[in-house]
Amino acid sequence: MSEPSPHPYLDIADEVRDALARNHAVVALESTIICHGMPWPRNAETAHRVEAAVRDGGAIPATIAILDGRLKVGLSEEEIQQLGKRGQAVAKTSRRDIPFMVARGEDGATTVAATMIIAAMAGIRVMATGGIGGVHRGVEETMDISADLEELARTNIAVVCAGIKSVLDIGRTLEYLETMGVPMVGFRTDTVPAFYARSSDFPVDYRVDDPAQAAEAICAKYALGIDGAMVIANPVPEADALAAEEIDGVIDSAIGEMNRRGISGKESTPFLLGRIAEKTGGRSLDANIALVLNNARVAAEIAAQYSRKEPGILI
Ligand code: PSU
Ligand code: MN
Repeated sequence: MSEPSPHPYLDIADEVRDALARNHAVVALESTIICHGMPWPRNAETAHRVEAAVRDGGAIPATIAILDGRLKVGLSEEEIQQLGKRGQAVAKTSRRDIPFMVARGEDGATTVAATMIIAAMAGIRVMATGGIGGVHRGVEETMDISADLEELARTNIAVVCAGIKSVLDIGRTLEYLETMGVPMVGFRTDTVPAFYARSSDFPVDYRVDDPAQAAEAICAKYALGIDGAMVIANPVPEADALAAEEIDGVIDSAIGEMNRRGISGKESTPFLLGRIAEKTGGRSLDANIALVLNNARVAAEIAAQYSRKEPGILI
């Protein structure tokens, strides 16, 4: 299989290219979570397990990153291992950063936004992650709104995540998504999951109870030419969830510390994730790993249904 790449900066791994050509299910995976979201060695170990979970669910995994200025769709085990080892030394790369990593021939760990862009270039319609970025608490002061939200408004891919972390302002994040026409879909849940916790006080826009229903909605959206993403929110498994009261206190104190230390911008999310893991004695990390694995599996099942429903649909 050596069709020309659909884009001169894009390198699609053979297995992924072959799956796409056969209209077989593919799930894209981000790499900021590897380099900035979890500590070594559990980051790389988790990334390998996430790929295995995608395969179990019936799809081909495509972990996405920028290596030597090339947009990589599908990484080798060794490349994942190296990203995990180098961790925060690899630049966190969102939409604004992509051209510079490419122009300079550098490496980048892609956020949800950057992963969506690269996945969509390759023709992938489903991705999995842990949590999306959103409107941060204290936005009135900081204007801190993740580029993930704007990307969700414009790029055509379904993003399976564990809802919205309560380090974010869940209500304002939902308002933003509503304005941008991005549906918040609950996967077997009526309320928006809050990442470490299975539920929140906020209702989802729509609920689906199986992967086929999710795939049906994705098909309808893109067949209608309605651009943008769909967020599919899948609650953390019951056994791994943390109590909302406990995690909220931990998050409040981590945000207080972040503000006192003047940490802002792209450093905010990695700092908060690290602090929360320390303060929960690693239990938040266990929950994070469990929810990512769960999302990978569900994303694969949705991608499998999607490829069955709309053979050859191209947007
Ligand atoms: N939430 C997590 N783990 C992560 C991230 C979010 O629980 O690793 C990462 C994702 O890559 C997400 C990014 O796209 O943080 C958002 O960062 P920012 O708020 O700086 O846009
Ligand atoms: Mn931000």
